[in-house]
Amino acid sequence: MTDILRVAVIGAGRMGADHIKRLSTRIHGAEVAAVVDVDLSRAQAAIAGIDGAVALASADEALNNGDVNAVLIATPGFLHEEILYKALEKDFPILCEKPLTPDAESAWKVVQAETALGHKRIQVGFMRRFDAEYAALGSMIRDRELGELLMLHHQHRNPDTPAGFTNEMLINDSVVHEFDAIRFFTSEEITSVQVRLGKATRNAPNGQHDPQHVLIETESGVLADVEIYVNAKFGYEVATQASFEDGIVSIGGDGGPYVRSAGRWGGKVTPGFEERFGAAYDVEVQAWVDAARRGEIGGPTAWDGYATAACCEAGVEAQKSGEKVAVQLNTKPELYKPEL
Ligand code: ISE
Repeated sequence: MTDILRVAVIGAGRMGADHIKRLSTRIHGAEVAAVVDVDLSRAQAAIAGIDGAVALASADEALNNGDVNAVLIATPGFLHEEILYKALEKDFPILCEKPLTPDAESAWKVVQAETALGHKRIQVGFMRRFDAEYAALGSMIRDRELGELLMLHHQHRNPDTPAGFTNEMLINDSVVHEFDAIRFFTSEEITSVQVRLGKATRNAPNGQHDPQHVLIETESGVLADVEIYVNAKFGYEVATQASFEDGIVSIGGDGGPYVRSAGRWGGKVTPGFEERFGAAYDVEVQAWVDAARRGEIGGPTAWDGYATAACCEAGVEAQKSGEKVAVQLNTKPELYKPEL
């Protein structure tokens, strides 16, 4: 067991700030040593009240700071690749927010760099695998509790999108989670993706076609469909219904108290992903820290990052052509076997 992790968090935006709070208040065995952001004032604000943490404007400075021995990457995806290589060179444990990199070619290079290192250092931030209901459905599928899994129906609804959220990001930023969830549930690779664009909402910004219907097939022929609807207004919903030979299982409904009073019934709609997956993020980061201190990783691998990037590439092509597009995957290196 190594010392406590002294983590450099790269990127202090929405997700980075959330992880900084988590690491400095709820996670055992790790501390925030440095926070990096191109906007230094944002990094400074993020370390307020954290003893011993420094605010820096460059990832290089953080990685070369003798007090740092681990990295959490929470920058926009297009900046991940360069930081990943530098962190691998240092042989630091890495938790990299999704996507690993924005395209399959660069993700494959990262897989090759880690393979050359000879051991896994990169855990990719697909937090849903750590959600209690996802984990329970995953076990039911693996244990064939209700017979064979036949189909999956996913609903992924966001209240709105941040400025600059492009049509491709419906796939690359949002459906990427469903690709990983389907691979996690089935323990199979995805073989094809098709995207259908139907009637669109007037609430989508220019350039975005919303909602979209994504049709997915896995190696054994499990069919999955995803409704991706990112300007759904009402709130946040990420839910799955699984059809088995001997039953139907639903996960991801709104939680919280169900109230009946004064002639009405109801509860609260989940507002965003921090509320929906807050507990899962805690479990994910704790699993990363515990595994890193043993010299291992505690969740999805760089291979998972690469495989989902390949699915996204097929998805974006399918968005444009309307055709069913095959997912192209290189051979999985020994380092990532037998896990999916
Ligand atoms: C965002 O980046 C996330 O990761 C959320 O979980 C997802 O629901 C949202 O669509 C993405 O933009």
